[in-house]
Amino acid sequence: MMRTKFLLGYGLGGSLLMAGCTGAGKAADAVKPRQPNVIFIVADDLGYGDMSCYGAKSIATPHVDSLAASGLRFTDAHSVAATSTPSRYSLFTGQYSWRRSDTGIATGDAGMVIRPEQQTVADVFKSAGYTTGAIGKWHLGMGDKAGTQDWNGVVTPGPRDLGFDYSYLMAATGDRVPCVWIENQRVANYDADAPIYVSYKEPFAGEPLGKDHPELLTKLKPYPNHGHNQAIVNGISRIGYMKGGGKALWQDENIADTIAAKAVRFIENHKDTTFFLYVGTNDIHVPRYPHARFAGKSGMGYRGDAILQFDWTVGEIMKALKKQGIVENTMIVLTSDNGPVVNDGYQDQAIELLGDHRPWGELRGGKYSIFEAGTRVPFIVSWPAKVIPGVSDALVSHIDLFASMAELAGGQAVDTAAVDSRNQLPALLGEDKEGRDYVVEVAQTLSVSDGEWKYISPSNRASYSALTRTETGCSEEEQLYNLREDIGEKRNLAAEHPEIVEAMRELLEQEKAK
Ligand code: NG6
Ligand code: CA
Repeated sequence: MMRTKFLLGYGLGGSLLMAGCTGAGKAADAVKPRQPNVIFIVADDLGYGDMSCYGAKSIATPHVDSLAASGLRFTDAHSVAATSTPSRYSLFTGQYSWRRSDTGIATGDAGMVIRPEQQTVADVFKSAGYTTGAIGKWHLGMGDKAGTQDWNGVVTPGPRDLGFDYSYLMAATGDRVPCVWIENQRVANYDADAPIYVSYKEPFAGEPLGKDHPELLTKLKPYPNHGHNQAIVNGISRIGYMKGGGKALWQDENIADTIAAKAVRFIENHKDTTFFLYVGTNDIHVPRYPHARFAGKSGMGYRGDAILQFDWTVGEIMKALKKQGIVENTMIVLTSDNGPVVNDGYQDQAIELLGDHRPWGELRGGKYSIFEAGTRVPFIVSWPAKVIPGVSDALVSHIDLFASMAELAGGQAVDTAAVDSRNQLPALLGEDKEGRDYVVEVAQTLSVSDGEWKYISPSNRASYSALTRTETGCSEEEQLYNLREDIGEKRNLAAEHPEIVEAMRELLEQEKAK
């Protein structure tokens, strides 16, 4: 029934979806229309200016460029938050993470941030008959409560409770323990001789820490005074304490290969069904330690090499789709969870070797910032059977993927009153050039923008973070920028346009009150 509503409502029928239908009602049951496979590729900390299709001159990303050339490249797309956990929370659930106080950057032993009873984008695909998978970076917690997981058994609740049939994930980030892959909620390659214990409170007796043993840090050292000085795994010290793991521990240089191989396997296994696959890459988050075959290839050190590795991952996924003959009817949404940061806490020479590369393009700020570079992200939608290639300036946000995918898949109805997500499928497919009326974002404070005007709520937090060299965008004054004339957010026009300030402040208040 929902499928019929979808077909009628969105004009996506045509030969592709209506093939074989002989009449209303029973036809939908007789021959299942073929909806597209959908793959979300979510990069980590990849900036608006980090790829050649977004204007980078000193680095080439041919695989992403070719994806962009085969689809729609968006210039005004936004994540909801400027860090991973709140950004991904919103992308998966269609709910603003800032409505909850417990959606900040999750530890590796955090309980599952999305509660099992919440609907996710995977649930909506599953209800439409899709096979669903999640591979790579998760960073949304697993298990019930912080610190209560059994890493030597089944970690529950987990992605299975959020609509994912298959999962192969790192619990948090590359720089947080536990440094193991978790496949279908059990540690992959589990080593019974090295049981795993994790704590974010107390170190384990006899386990050396990065802060005390710099001589054991053979791969990357933490930036002075910048965290990452606890458990040592593979010669890199991390956030959090860990004991055990043995042969289950990941090797940092193989993380991208593992993610690509698992994604390719998933595609091969499900080529004859309709699938939804989330691929969260570890690139280009710290610790950046790409495979040796990328070493020195970018001329920008590990950060640039990790961008090349990300691009390679996209190429591997495309190759697999082509090999299986399913590229035409596969929709790919490629984006980043938040904006770029150059020094995020390891001595990887990212600053020294940056040269004239501008990860943030012309935007101000970066990861952690409410300025544009924090949340305006690369966003490409490719679906050869449906989407006409081009560039779209429509205002779009990750918040709308949930409701838009529900429309696309035609599964269970989305209760729009319960979520912030709205159906923006026409914008994602290039049929609507405008997109949302406005986007709301969070990074220590809130902002709202209609694509032209951007208002930033006053905040008494620090305006600059010296460790990451980030302009946070926080100010005790109200800020108003005209993004059409001043994309770099240099001129605060709040005093000149009190009426716009008032209207946008009011809009934000209304959003908060919902
Ligand atoms: C910060 C980490 C940073 C990164 C970030 C999360 C320190 C000093 N900094 O706390 O390295 O891990 O958290 O990044 O520990 S995110 O993209 O996953 O949100
Ligand atoms: Ca991130």
